[in-house]
Amino acid sequence: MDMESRRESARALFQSMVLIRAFEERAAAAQAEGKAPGTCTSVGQEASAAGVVKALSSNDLILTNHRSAGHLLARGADPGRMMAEVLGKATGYCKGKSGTLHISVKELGVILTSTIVGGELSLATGVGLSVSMQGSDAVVACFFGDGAACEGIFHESLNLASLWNLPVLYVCENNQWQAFVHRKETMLADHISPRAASYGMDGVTVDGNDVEAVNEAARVAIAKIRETRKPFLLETYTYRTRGHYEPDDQTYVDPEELASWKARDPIASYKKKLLAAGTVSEADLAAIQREVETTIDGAFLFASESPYPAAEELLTDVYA
Ligand SMILES: Cc1ncc(C[n+]2csc(CCOP(=O)(O)OP(=O)(O)O)c2C)c(N)n1
Ligand SMILES: [Mg+2]
Repeated sequence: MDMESRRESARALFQSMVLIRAFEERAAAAQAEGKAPGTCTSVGQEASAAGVVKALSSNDLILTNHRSAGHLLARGADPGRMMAEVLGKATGYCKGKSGTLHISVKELGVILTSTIVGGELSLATGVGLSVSMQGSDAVVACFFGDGAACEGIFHESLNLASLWNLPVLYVCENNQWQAFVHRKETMLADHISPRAASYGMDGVTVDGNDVEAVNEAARVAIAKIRETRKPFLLETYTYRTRGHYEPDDQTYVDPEELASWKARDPIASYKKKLLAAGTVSEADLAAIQREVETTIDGAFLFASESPYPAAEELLTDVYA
């Protein structure tokens, strides 16, 4: 990659992480001020979302879980319509009916946000089967947590995808927590990716706080899936530095563990790396941060001023 392309790629990855952070912190602040309902954030995990999603092509599909704002924003979702959805407004992507936990954006190929932990796994296998039967070259990316990986549905989904050669990139965001339970209480191994071998599938663990490492690992995995049409398990090893949901005082968290991961913040680390290498200037990074702040101010204003759905809308867009 030449210097100019490297700079462009670095700017895009940095911008994406900063946007996700600013969006989620604004949503959490609004919740604390009583201006928004509860929400789940992925603060601390931004490198995983930005790194993987930026490696996908526009015709690839995404299925995700309750911590989905980062995946959607990295995919190019409009922050105003996202914020409106979180606030339950009619201008939101799902007309205010999904809230934070079920957002899907068909035009961006984000098929599903599942709040049933692990639900995205079997549905991604099904979407992989559909893509395969249609003869499409699309790849299906499925984001799930370490908690979901401890459910039976993980085994069924990966086993069938492997047996049927389905083009699915399973991305386990191992953020050390499963709601209020530390993963050490539910699994003895530190990593999820070695489980791939038992399905005859490739599996790799990457430092989920290093956005370039995640992006490179995802590119390699996606290229392999396109070539072989076989599934791949990518584990991004990271940490959720805010609570399970908002509000959450995190009294159950070991303060030393939390501090050690905060010291490895993916955005601050990337900034340091880019400045040390001279890839992007401090002024350039500051400009990106200012632009993002303006975008989020605009998004919040748009969402706040938008109307709630009309009462007559209550029974539309539902199956039964
Ligand atoms: C089937 C099911 N069981 C339990 C829950 C309650 N729940 C919501 S999130 C969560 C923890 C999920 O942990 P993990 O898969 O690691 O994802 P993370 O929240 O860490 O991103 C639980 C138990 C649920 N939503 N669905
Ligand atoms: Mg987890």
